[in-house]
Amino acid sequence: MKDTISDVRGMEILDSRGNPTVRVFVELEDGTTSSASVPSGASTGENEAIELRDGDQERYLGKGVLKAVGNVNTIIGPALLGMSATKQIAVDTRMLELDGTDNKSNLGANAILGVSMAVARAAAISCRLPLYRYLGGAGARRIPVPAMNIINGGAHADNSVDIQEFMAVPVGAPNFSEGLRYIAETFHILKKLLKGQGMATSVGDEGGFAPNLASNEAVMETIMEAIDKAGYVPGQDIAISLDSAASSFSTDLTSQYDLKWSGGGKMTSEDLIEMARKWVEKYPIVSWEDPLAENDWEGFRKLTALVGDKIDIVGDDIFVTNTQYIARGIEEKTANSVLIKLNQIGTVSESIDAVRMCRDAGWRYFISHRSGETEDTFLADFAVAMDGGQLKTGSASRSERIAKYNRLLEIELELGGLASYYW
Ligand code: 2PG
Ligand code: MG
Repeated sequence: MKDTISDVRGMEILDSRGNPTVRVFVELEDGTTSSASVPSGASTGENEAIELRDGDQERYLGKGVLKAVGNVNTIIGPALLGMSATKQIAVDTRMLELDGTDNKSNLGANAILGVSMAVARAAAISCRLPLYRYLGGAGARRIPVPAMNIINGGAHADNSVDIQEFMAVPVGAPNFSEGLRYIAETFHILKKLLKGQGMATSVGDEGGFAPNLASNEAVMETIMEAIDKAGYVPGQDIAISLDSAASSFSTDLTSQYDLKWSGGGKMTSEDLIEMARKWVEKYPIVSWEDPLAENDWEGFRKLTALVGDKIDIVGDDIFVTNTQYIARGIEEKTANSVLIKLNQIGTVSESIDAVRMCRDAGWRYFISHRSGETEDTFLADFAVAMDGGQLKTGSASRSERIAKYNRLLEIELELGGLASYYW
């Protein structure tokens, strides 16, 4: 068979934070070659699939991935030879069998995902289809609305802001490229405003600014001003999405929180819920990810009951792209939306399973990058293929983020008038 896998090789490369990660090369009998690179998170959920790190303090402060690369070369690769690259589920299932654990701790989710993505890409090339159409089918044409992370805080920046991500979402744009322009312009105006306030305009891990503003509220006010000064109507043209990544300022991962901004301090789950309720009334917020810590299922449920009819309550660390947790969330009405990260679960087909579960339940889903990324644009195609209309992939700076936006511009151009875009 022409599309059978004839070679699989891994190598160690660096991600956008300068930490090692895995790149995998796949070759098929028909001469097709492909590669894929694996991202890496900083504010990780405790139930994520395990990223295998060498732990050898002599290399990259213990963060090397030579063991994972070795697993690609000596265990996974040989086992996949002769399999059809177009049988993604069979390939992924074979890797799960080889690993034999629930969390991929044996071979490493970084090793497994690198192969899974590279196989999908090789299959697409072999079928002479763009990746988004190979993964999404003949009807794939919806370009996602981007949630652009313009202010970074929490674990992604060394500043005074607790909330990890403040995102501008061009909900009122007529198409993707115009939407991208709306929020890129807002990003540049925001820089001017911050400069005017005497704030630093250096950026965090995802390319958003990382100023030492006095409070989380001060950030919201500055963003509102930036949208307005850029010539857009907050809420109508550009809305706001947040990712609290609340596990990172929770002291018990359940209901106790310790915020660092002035006036914040110690808060309970109830306090945060009340703050969120007020913000949803006051600001044009359309989605709020991880507003509470990953074990605060009850807090999530209460907040969803309170504001879930107005905004998306998105579970990231709490669901970790794992159908086991998403199913519980659906059953308990914990949220109404899920963040989908390929490396949280570790294979392309399990990520698709998570998306399918959301669709079946009438939940929305955001396709998401990690704070440690590479120049790989797999995510852009994956987001179009998954047809959810929502993506977060960082700011209007840092090439590992821009690469995904540029790939979406290419897809939009290729689809021409057939591309669709709506919130
Ligand atoms: C998140 C992500 C991506 P990280 O919390 O949603 O923005 O961050 O990759 O550090 O987990
Ligand atoms: Mg998150």
